[in-house]
Amino acid sequence: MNQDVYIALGSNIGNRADHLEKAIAFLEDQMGIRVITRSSIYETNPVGYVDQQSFLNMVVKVQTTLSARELLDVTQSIEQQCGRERDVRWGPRTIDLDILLFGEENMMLENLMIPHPRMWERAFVIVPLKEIHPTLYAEHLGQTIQEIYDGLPDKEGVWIWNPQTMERKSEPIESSKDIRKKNLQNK
Ligand code: A4P
Ligand code: MG
Repeated sequence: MNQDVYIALGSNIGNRADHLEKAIAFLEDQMGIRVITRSSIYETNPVGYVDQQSFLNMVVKVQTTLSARELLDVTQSIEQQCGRERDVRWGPRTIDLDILLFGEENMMLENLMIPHPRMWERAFVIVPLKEIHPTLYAEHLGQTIQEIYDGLPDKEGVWIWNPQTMERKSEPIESSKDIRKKNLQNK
């Protein structure tokens, strides 16, 4: 059965955008996985262990015939192929792939928790997730992603990545659709 799955990607070492693209290419090459939607890339202040470079984060929606455990094997192998070393928890990483939601499944295994337990309070996850699926309903919170987003306190730590200037945008977060609209108006 095809399951709708949301995966968060993050990188804060080396060529961060390259690591994200490489990981998505690996996902696309995988049998039983189809990448359906990808969010914009966001630059984000580090959360947890704060003495590290800022991250690039994004969320992709995939459809898969794999089980959640099989998908975890795939995401962990992608992390290894992208040169991930596990040192500091919440510390710097070339690439991190977290399975956020796997269909309607709930899992509380030692090595696999779904929904990802820390996703709801993290703007670096909720902002890109809201961009691609604002009406997604979080069953156990009784809220949509849009409602969770509206209640998040630390959204100013997340902004659309600008590869040209590398500068922080001071405007509020816009969806890629708004940006595309603006770019068209400027032409
Ligand atoms: N694991 C359990 N559930 C899952 C799941 N749903 N998806 C297990 C993926 N893995 C899951 O993860 C540790 C263990 O979690 C794995 O063995 C897996 O079996 P890891 O990737 O090895 O270690 P980690 O990433 O350091 O730990 P964790 O708990 O995933 O950290 P978080 O919560 O992902 O935080 N700040 C910004 N701005 N952006 C970031 O992307 N990321 C982190 C990492 C901290 N601060 C950040 C960011
Ligand atoms: Mg992780």
